[in-house]
Amino acid sequence: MENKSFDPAALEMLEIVKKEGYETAWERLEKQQPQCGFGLLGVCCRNCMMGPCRINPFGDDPQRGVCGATADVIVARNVDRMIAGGASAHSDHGRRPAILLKEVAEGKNRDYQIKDVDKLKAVAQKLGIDVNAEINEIALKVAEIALNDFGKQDEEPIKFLMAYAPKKRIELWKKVEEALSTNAKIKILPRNIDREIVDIMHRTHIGVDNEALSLLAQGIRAALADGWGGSLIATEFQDILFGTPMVKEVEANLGVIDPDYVNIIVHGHEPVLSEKIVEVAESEEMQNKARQAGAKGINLIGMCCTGNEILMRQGVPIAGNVLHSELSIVTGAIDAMVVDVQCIFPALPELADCFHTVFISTSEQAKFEKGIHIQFEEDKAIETAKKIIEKAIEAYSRRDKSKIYVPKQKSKAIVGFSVEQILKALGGSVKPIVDVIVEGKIKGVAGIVGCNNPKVKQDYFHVTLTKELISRDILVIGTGCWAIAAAKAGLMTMDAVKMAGDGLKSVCQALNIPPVLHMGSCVDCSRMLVLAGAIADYLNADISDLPLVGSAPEWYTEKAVSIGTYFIASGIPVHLWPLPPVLGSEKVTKILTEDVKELLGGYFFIEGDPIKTVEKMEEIIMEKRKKLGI
Ligand code: SF4
Ligand code: MSK
Repeated sequence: MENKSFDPAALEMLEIVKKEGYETAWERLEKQQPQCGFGLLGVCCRNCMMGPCRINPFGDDPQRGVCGATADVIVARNVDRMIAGGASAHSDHGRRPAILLKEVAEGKNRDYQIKDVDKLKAVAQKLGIDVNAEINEIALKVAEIALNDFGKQDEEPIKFLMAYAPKKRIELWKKVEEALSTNAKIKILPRNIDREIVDIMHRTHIGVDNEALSLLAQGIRAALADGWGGSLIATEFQDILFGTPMVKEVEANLGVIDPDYVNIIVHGHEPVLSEKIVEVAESEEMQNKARQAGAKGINLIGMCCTGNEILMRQGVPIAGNVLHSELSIVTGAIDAMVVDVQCIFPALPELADCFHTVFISTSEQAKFEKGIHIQFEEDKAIETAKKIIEKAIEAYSRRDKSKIYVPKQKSKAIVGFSVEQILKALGGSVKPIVDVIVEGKIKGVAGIVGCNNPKVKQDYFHVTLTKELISRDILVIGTGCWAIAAAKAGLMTMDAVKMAGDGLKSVCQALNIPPVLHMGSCVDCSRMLVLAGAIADYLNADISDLPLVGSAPEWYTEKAVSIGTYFIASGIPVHLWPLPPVLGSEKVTKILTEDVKELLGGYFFIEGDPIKTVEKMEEIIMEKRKKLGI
């Protein structure tokens, strides 16, 4: 049991799962053993019906698919399709607030307002829009540029990337394109967020692109369209509409579930609906309805990245990261689980059926065989939120008290470190952070992202890595399910400062910040890019010169592949664990772990032990410091 999770709350729930015979991702992973070796190496292909084909990893036949595709082509195509999946999820997410802002600006949607005018003006300024115009006029122009980046047909790089990426990096990307295009044209600057994904699907179709480097370059192009395009648009527009996160104290872990209340979990990624649920759940009308049903009121709780969104902006407590999604239902005290898109295990509605929990899907893109569907219409947002909350209140009366068990564990966490908040803490400029890095009080910064994966003991890699990094004076920032792991483990508190090395400790005390900073949900990895870019521009350096390193130590989604790729393409070395499915091709492995370093400064490295990972990360940071002469 201890090998399944590092989180004591999860272990308590897993005992119940075992005793009662429920099924979670951990049990299903066991039933999948042994998992397909071809799949793990990335050498299987299902791209046409002459196949499916697979390459023999031991050098015997078959060494080619029916069409003649080699391991190099098959692995590179598979990597590309993972990037396409991840980039499309993030970018389609970004499209939603972009359309919503346009509708708000045009007066077509009155359920939402522009909450952060300063942020709107800051974004507009970056895009070269006159900020003295009327607010709705500015918003409309900003939204139109974003939507144009999704759909324009010229060959120019997308505007958001050109407005946000640091100058030296843009120059480098252009040089790399020149260097790669000596024989045949290979481009990496994205023209259009949607198009780069379509391009991947086109070139990975049977019989189109059959060269590993060309395929991977397109993967990089789509990932850059995600990081500096779709994801960044999601972050910026959500800040404009719902407010830029500022520092606040919250609580994290299953202990935030309170059996005396109607407990509603919101899970997924897009905050457009959950923001309204927060607002409506707080209303006297809904709280009264809950009291009339016999509860003390409504307890709204987040899960995964929708949870991160409302945690960062509204201070809503969070029940856990993705492997907690099933465990939260097993507490028997969740009256409704409301989901939007991404990372929602298909098994959830069936598990909810073992309890009184009503599972409510809301997106036309994410439907389930079981549970109920309440379609979320943005122009009827308040009405939809009310309907959902009423369903939860109804379910409360059907609770089976004998099934309720809520672990006590919950930790306090200081969250809300948007770039704006970090700059505020630094007095308005990145200079203080640069100064402490130069002085050596902070050796460098590690950005950790991503998920849980039942192949890795839940949270163990996240927490061990983070603790070890801060003990070595490396500031840790990050997003997604890592951030929830760190919050649950108490690493985002002023108390955690004592775990930091002396240098980092002194900086945290001076700035009154924890040594581990929550920067948001997985689309908010763009915040880390923007911060890195601001430091690079301040120093007139390239991002790859800076003592920065990334890690996705418990990753599982295609989104994580896209994030890792836009990080390396932006100049940041990235650690990955578990193993990505590339080892079936020496060529692809070499491009992604070595050759790309020469071209772009960033590269992937693999390590399965947290302490050895920190050693490697520190080595990279020290190497960069040496090159900078600090
Ligand atoms: Fe096999 Fe080639 Fe078809 Fe892939 S594209 S399934 S390798 S024949
Ligand atoms: S929710 S993508 S498991 S971070 Fe963003 Fe968590 Fe990874 Fe989903």
